[in-house]
Amino acid sequence: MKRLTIIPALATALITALATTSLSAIELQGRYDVTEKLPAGYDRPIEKRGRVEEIVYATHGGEKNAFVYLPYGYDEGDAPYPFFYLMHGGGEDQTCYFVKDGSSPLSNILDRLIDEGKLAPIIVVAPSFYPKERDSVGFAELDALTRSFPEELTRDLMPVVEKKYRSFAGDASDVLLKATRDKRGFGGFSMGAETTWNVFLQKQDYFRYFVPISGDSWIIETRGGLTASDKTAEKLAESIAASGHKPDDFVICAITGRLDIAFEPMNALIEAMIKRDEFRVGENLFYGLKADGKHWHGDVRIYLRAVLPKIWPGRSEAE
Ligand code: FER
Repeated sequence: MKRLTIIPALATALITALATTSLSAIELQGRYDVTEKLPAGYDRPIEKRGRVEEIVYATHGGEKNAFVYLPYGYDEGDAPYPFFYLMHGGGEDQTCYFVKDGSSPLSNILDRLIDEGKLAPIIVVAPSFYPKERDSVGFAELDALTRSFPEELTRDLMPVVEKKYRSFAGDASDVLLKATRDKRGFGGFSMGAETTWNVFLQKQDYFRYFVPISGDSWIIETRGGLTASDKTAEKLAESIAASGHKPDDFVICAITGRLDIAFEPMNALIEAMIKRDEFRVGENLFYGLKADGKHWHGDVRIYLRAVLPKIWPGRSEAE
C-alpha cells in the first residue's frame, strides 16, 4: 500500500475526517493488499465464546434452516446487534462457516476478533441458497438459485431471524428492516459472491454493506465479469438509481486472491466498475487482493478477518 506523503497535520485531519466514516482509515486508497496471515492458534477456541443456533423458517411451501452466530455476551444486555448474512459456495452448505456446537474455525476467529476489541459484536447468519431437497440440483441450476435467494432472504428469512434475535429492526417488519439497512451486510464466497451481487442488484433497500468474496456477477452470463465486464458493471450501476439509492448509500468490500480461479472474472468486473462514476474506490468500493490467495476457506477466513472489522470496528479500533 502506498504511504501518505502529505504533511502530518494534514494527514491527521484527513484521517480524522475519514475515521468518522464507518470504514477504517487504513485503506485510504481503497485498493489494498491482504498480507496478513492467520496467527498460529488464532482459530482455536477462547474462553469468551459466542454460540451457534439453528433457526428454521418457512419458505417455498416448506422449511429451511440457517445457522446463527451469537457473540459472547448476547444473553447479558438488551442491546441490538448489526447483522451480517454470509453465504456459502456451490456444492457447500452452512457448515463451511458454522457448526452447531460453535466449534468451527470461523466461530473461533469471530470470538477472538470481538474479544480483542477489533470487531464490534455482530450477529452472523449463514443461510443456504439450495432448496431443502438439494440432491437433484446441478451446477447449471445454481445461477437461478442465487438469483431467487434475495427474495427468499428479505421475505422469509430476515423477518424471522431478526425478530427472534435482537436486531436494530425491532419487530422486523418490512418497514423497520428497510429503515435499518445501515446496520446490515451481506457477503459470500464464490457462488455466495454471486448471491451477494444479486442481493446488491435486488435488495439495496435492506443492506448497506456488501462483501463479495472470490466471485463475479453472472447477471449477464456465466463468468460475465470477464466476458461481459462493462455490461455487468452497467447493470450493477443501474440498480443503484433504479432502487432509489445513491452511490454513498452503500459500501462494497470485494476481496479475492491472485491465485484464485475467480480472480480473472472478479478483477475484470471490479476494473469495469471502477471506470464508472457510481463506483468510487476508497468511498463506496474497497478491493482487497491477497498475492497467494486461492479458492478455499482458509483464505476466506483471512478475508473475513480483514474486512469485517473495517465495516464494524470494535472498541480498540474506534479509539
Ligand atoms: C467465479 C469463479 C468460480 C464465480 C463462481 C465460481 C460467481 C464457482 C465455482 C464453483 O462453484 O465451482 O468467479 O463467480
